[in-house]
Amino acid sequence: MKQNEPLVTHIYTADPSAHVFDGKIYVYPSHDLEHDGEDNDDGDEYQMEDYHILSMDDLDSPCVDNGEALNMRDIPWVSKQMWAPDCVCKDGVYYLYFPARDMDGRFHLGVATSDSPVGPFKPEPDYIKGSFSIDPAVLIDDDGEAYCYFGGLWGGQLEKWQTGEFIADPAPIPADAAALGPRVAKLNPDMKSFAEDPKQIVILDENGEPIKAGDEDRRYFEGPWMHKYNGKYYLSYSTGTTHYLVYAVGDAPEGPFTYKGRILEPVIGWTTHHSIVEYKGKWYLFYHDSSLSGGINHRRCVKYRELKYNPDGTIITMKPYED
Ligand code: FUB
Repeated sequence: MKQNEPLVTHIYTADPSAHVFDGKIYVYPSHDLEHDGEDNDDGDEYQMEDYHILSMDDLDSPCVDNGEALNMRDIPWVSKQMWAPDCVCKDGVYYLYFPARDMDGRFHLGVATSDSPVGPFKPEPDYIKGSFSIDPAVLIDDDGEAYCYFGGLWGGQLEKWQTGEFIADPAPIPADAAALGPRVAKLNPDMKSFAEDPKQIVILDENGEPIKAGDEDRRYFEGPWMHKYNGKYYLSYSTGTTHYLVYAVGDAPEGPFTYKGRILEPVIGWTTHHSIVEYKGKWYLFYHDSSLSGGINHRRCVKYRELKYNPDGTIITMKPYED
């Protein structure tokens, strides 16, 4: 598949979590649906109902849609909005993590399992106890510990869970207060439950101060991803309202992390969401934009491009429509 072009065009896809399993590339995206509903700050336009897993034998091969892997009709706790998923493999079992709204309209994280990377996936009957908000990304660290990163502002409801309890109408966070961070929780060895209450991740600026809520070019909004490069932990994420993909670096999986810079300048469409994966000694950014639909925010397409580091470990900022 060519870089910077849609991996598939027969369906709309977004929020790509890319992984290499047994030498092949698998992409776990959201499946955007076509409708003419209005956009709003709650993300009601993102009305996804199922997941299709994409795969490529290698980066030169065609991208295959492996069909429906999981549908919300088969998940007892879900009412709507199957948003950005992720998948990891442990001991031959594939664990698909996904956010969705429960019957009260609250986002939680669910998990489903399969013996194949492309499913079909069998969902657990209830959401992960203690989970909330959206955009799970799971890292299995070199010591075998698994960490689930998650959280998203606005439609992702992270503001409503500041106390650990759901508050329907929380007070706005002052611009000069510390920004909300993504959450992280260790997973139990069963990979289906949290081993602890989720913790808030702190993202610091160059002076060691927490990034402020009003610093919209750098503060966390949604779409966390964790990868390791030269022994350091890279937390990357979307800044939402300012449409950047950015990153912060730390020495431990739960942080703290220090903001380092931009990965990708804004794409066509409101949302930005990504993953970073190593394949055959090179690094790749998987991302989405709305180019396939001519700019309709909720009809997106997944793409990839090579990502490069400077010798000091910083990431070279990319412009989405330049090679
Ligand atoms: O695709 C629905 C939501 O839009 C995702 O959960 C966010 O990360 C944003 O891409």
